Amino acid sequence: MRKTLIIGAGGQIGTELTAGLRLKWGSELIIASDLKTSKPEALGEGPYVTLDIMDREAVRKYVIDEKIEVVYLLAALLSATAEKQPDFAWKLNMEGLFTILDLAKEGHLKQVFWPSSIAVFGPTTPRDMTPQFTVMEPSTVYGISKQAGERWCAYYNAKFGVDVRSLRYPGLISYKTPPGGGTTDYAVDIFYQAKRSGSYSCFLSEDTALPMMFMDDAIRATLMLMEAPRENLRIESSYNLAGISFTPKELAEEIQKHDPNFSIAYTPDFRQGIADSWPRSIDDTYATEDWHWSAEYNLARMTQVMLENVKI
Ligand code: NAD
Ligand code: AKB
Repeated sequence: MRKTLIIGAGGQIGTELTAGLRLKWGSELIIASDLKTSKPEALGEGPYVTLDIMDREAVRKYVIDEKIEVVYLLAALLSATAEKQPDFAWKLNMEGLFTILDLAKEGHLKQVFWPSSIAVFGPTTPRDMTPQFTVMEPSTVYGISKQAGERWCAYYNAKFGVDVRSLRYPGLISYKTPPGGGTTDYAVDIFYQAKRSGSYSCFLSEDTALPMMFMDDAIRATLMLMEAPRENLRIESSYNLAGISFTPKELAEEIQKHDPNFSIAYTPDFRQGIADSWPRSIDDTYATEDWHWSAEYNLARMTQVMLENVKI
């Protein structure tokens, strides 16, 4: 096992990715890090270090001194939050990536994972079964940063032989750590409100279909991609990845199968415009063919697991 550093480990993906990597490889060589000065409770046992990805010199020193071989770079502002702080979002989402790609280019890192998103697509992209290669004109700061990041990953891959791998995650649904300010967050919030009050006011309209995925599938996909033989990988930017696609109305109806009294109202806000610019469903043929990807959770199974596990 290679010594691994997860940057932004205290967030929605990081807490579960850290647990997934430690389950597979043991705790000792899997180091969680985040901006947070004290270790987030959700990270459990195992090494933790406070690191700010914006502090390029501190990150370089840590990676080199500690002989880190693999980095998962998760720190970023998500779509809704990024629209409120565009300058900062661009800085955070891009500068950290260069710090890590440069460390890999210099030979300090053997492998890097950097997440992209369905946000790389935009209003001119075909919205149903969006293919890997298509029109990409993202209209959010977040999407622009992810698209630029993908191009830089492909560049470092092709020009410098950097082994950087990436997934265009859909909206992720989980119950261990709350989401960090995205447009797809409603699909997590709804479960907390269903259990707390039996009703939910949704910030997207009832018929807004979006690509989503249960977190266990996302972690499994991440580990599968990182373990795939490099010669099998045809995509040097970021792989399309599909799980489940549904609308708020369809999700509400699934919850009503467990709680017939659950009610939902729709009060779309600025996030509706973001959702309307994103795909409704994703074609992930390259992931299926190159590293045998297949999602395990459908809407019914995901809903049941969420209702059983969300703690209020
Ligand atoms: P999150 O907001 O839940 O977590 C991000 C973590 O990064 C937080 O713990 C935060 O404290 C940390 N962080 C922020 N600034 C930092 C800094 N300067 N230095 C170090 N750590 C810092 O986000 P997430 O949902 O876990 O997403 C992780 C990555 O996956 C992001 O790049 C995001 O764009 C991408 N992604 C997420 C989703 C999703 O649905 N969650 C979908 C597509 C892509
Ligand atoms: C968001 O809504 O911003 C994220 C994403 C799909 O990238 N969940």
